[in-house]
Amino acid sequence: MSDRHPTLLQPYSERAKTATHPLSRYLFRLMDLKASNLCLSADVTTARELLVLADRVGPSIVVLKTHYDLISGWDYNPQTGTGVKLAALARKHGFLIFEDRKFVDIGKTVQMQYTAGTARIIEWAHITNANIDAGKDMVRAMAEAAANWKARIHYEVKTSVSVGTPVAGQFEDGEEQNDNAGDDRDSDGRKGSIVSITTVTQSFEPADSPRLAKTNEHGDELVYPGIEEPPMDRGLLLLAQMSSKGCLMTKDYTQACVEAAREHKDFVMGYVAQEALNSAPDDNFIHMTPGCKLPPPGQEENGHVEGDGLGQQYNTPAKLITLLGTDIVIVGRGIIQAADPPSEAERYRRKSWKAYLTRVG
Ligand code: BMP
Repeated sequence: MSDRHPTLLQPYSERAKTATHPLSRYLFRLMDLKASNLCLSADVTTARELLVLADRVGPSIVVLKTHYDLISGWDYNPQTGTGVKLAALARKHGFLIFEDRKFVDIGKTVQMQYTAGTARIIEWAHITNANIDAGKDMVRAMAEAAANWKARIHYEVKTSVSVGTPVAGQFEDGEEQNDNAGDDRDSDGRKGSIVSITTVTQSFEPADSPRLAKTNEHGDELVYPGIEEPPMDRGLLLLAQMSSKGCLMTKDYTQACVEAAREHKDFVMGYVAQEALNSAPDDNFIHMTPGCKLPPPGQEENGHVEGDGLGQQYNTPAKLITLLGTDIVIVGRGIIQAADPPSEAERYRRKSWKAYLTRVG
């Protein structure tokens, strides 16, 4: 870490003014507004638990991190699915969604994984991350995909469907439209009653709202007070260092992440790292750090915290934020496995914010 880099002493509200990425500017303002530099790693196993947890812990956090592929029952519907519901909770409580997908592949493949496929991550996750072992071109590929997506979604597709007689409800229960057992057929073998005309009309209209899909569910329209909705820009974090024991990421790899971030400031918001990596005079990247846990309440606040026995290593918010200079701590089991996750999240928020105030003096 470069000890005296100016960003270590600057309040988030100041860094909001100079960050290049629109989403970083927004996130710094949100942190200042909510007095929070806490990210919840929502590693639960069902979509229902995920949504309940996001709703309960949302007031304490500025980022909610997902691993969509460990959630069973994830609903992929782009209009009403889990991503859309999560986005509604993000608006209501004021947090950004970070899908911890750790993309790593050739550029063309990551473009498709990011924007298409089952999960269509780009549509509901403001932020995602990449391991750049495959080379820096991958970052350019993802940046291009994000720019194309943003240009496209400025035009919302209005689809109207008009269907001739009969409508689906006119079929008897259990009756298939391609029923071949009936006796009232015409000479083509079709049932006389199901001849229909379907007209699909699509038009592209400028979208005036910075959101993609809205569910019709109660509460979907609530928006966190004090700040506008986030910009439609998507952001990338580079996985520059990991918290796990024996991690093979070398200093050269981390340095390559720093170079890639500087080359793609319009898309790269910063890093997932174990320490601050800003070193050039105008670096103002944001750092998020997993492997964070507090000793249980009542124990020495800055004491040693054991790992999880599977390679995960933990540091306290005070060490990560005040000493090592990270901006946002990422906490999973420390909050999720507590008896009362919302109050434990508040405890983490308070300690992490205090560590930041100590750092900036
Ligand atoms: P926990 O606080 O329960 O140990 O969870 C940490 C979370 O952060 C997990 O979702 C893990 O995948 C992620 N993570 C990590 O622990 N270390 C890293 O270096 C990078 C991560 O994304």
